[in-house]
Amino acid sequence: DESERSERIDAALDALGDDVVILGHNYQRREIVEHADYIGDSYQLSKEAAAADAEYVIFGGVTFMAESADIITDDDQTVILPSMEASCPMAGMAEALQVDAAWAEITEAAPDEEIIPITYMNSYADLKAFTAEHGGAVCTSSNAHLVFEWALEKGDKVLFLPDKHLGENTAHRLGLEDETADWDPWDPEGKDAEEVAESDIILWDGYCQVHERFRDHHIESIREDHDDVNVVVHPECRREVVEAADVVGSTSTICEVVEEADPGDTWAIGTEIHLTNHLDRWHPEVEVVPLCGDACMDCNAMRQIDPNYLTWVLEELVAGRERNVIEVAPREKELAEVAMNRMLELQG
Ligand code: CIZ
Ligand code: SF4
Repeated sequence: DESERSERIDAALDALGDDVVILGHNYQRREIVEHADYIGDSYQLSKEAAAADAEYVIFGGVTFMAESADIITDDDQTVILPSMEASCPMAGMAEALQVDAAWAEITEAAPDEEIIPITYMNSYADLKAFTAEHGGAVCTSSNAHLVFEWALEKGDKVLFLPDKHLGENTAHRLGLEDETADWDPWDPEGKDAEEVAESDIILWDGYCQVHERFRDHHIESIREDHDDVNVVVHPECRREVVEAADVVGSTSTICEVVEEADPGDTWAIGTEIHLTNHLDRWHPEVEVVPLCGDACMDCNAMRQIDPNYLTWVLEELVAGRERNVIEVAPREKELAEVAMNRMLELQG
């Protein structure tokens, strides 16, 4: 049962001492975040991993996050992902090989112009490496606008990967909403060379199914059902949802607005359901409601991290065996780090 499993996890952690740090993404289930040394979004967690001296970093999250942690941490730190099946579907929508093929078509559509790729943190290391090779940078949901501005100053156009909604929301924020073209690599008619030639921002057709689920009618109904409700959503949501919300921001921003709310305030949350449930538990004085009620989704990649797998990787470490190590190949690692550092320099 749960308490027995929890005791086994604690016993393994006692045996491992300072050798291990456990990171829990905001979207992980309660049984995982309860054992985490740090809870946060992917970027915060990678920084915690780098700052920690621990030899082993156990990442309660998805593959691209564990890869980023491996890139940022020291060479003598080992990153472990409790399940090798925990792969973000959105990151999988822009595979480096596929993007490489599309790059030829896109650059051909605008032969005299310089296109700068910008890749969201939610992507695999090989795509981040591709980005660096073509003069681009990585971004997070909090600094996408800064990275877009940098790229448009340096070049003529941006190719944004993989999340079309974050790309469209960022274009809006910069007043460039009429300057976008869609690029759907799966649909021959969704690849319009003329449109690419005329636009400043090319949006790859990826999306997060958890965030795309939210619609503006959910916001309308929640406002009808709750007096004085405030709505906060993640910028991976559709444009119509971001437009109708009161606040838009990263998972850290979502946590902050609930932390800073006055007792009795009501906040409707447009993000992965585990975070909404954590916020409801952590802040009993605030009324926290899921933006689309029972239709709100959990993330099928995050869900792969079962507490039994956490128990297994820890007990294996106690027995001297490293399981599920996430290690980015040296050349890819070096280039991906260049693309991530470009972002950090812009943030100042
Ligand atoms: O949607 C995600 O996976 C997010 C927001 C991840 C993160 O922590 O940046
Ligand atoms: Fe990927 Fe969406 Fe899950 Fe985040 S919530 S890991 S973007 S599928």
